[in-house]
Amino acid sequence: MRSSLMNLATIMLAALTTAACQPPPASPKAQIPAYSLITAEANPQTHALYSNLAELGRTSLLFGHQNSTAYGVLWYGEPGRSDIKDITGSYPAVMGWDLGDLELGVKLNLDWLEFDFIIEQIKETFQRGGISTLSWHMRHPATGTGAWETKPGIKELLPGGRHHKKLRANLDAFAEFNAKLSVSSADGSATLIPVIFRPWHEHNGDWFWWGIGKNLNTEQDFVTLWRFTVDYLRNVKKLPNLIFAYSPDRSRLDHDAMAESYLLGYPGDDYVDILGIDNYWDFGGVHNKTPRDAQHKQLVASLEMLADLAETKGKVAAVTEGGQDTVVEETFWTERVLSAFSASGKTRSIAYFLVWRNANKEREQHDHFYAPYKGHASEGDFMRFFQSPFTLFENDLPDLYSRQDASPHQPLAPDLKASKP
Ligand code: BMA
Repeated sequence: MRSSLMNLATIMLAALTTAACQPPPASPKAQIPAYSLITAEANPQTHALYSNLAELGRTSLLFGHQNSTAYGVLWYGEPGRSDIKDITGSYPAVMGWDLGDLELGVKLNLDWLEFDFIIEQIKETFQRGGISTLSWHMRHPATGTGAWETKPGIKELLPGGRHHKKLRANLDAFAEFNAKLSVSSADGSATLIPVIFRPWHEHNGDWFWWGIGKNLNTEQDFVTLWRFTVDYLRNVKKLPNLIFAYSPDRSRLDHDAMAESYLLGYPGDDYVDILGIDNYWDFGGVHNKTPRDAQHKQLVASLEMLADLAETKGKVAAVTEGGQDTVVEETFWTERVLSAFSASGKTRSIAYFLVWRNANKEREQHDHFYAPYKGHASEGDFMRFFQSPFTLFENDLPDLYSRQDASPHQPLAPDLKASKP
């Protein structure tokens, strides 16, 4: 007995000594993968935005809205106005715009917004400290019909294909547009404003001509198109301000193999900065017949899958597009959105959620909106969503365009949130 006690004491002492010699256990911070852009030559503001977004997004949810300052359900073309700002006093943290029809060389995009107006908005957003993201519903290169064309279009666009010149011309048009996103700094030097560029979205669906599918394009052709796009903009045009987002559609993921199906067409870690997903499906999508509770569980599962993948790859995760058309549920914002994005440590690590546009009812003659507007039934619930310390709007943002890497690093989010009304 005595000797076994001695042995135990010796073992404990040895264990303590060994522990004392070990480095301290890794802090959660040390386990965070280093976030670096696929464009090493990106400008400092773009590098800063990416790493700040990665850090901020790990513990909070930035709210985004498409076309927010262009029009709302009940107004059109009023400078400075936004349905989100009407309700909360703040612009969304992320502002989305679409480049559809840029490839025609015309003045207006597919939703009748002047490209010059979009450029102005991106500049103003940057100057206020917000984030801008661009998608592109590009027309079919051969038929000239819109993006919603199910005749496959990729093969002819690839190097060696009949319309390859057209692809280059379209990307040149993008580079010209991008060159106008220039602002002067205090020292007089010009800076290109960082943007999250989200080309070829929802490629796992069968509604765009760039989709992957039996009667559409092959996975390999899609990967080649994506890589060509990135290589051309990054290496040939040398654009220093792009953060590339990949965004398959949630409705086409296989429940039993979510991550695998998410990666259909994934061009590789060297070609993607943000792992995005477009999700209308789990938010009460009209064709989704799954009961609400089960839908909610699937929403959480899809967010966790995305968070896991992003963590493994050292990338930022985001719901790049989505919402509920005409927001029919009064408590949509807290019960569908907030509860899902704050369900677990994983879901909380999704950086942003961008809801689609609020079409102007009079101009477009139908109800098509994803954010509330003043007077809408979900306005009160949206205020609760806004007031949650977990959500960030433009007014809540720290300086995202300078490196925040003072050491020891204080998490940005909790302090910010304390200032919420
Ligand atoms: C779709 C709809 C269309 C619009 C397109 C591009 O989801 O909102 O009305 O033209 O996005 O913004």
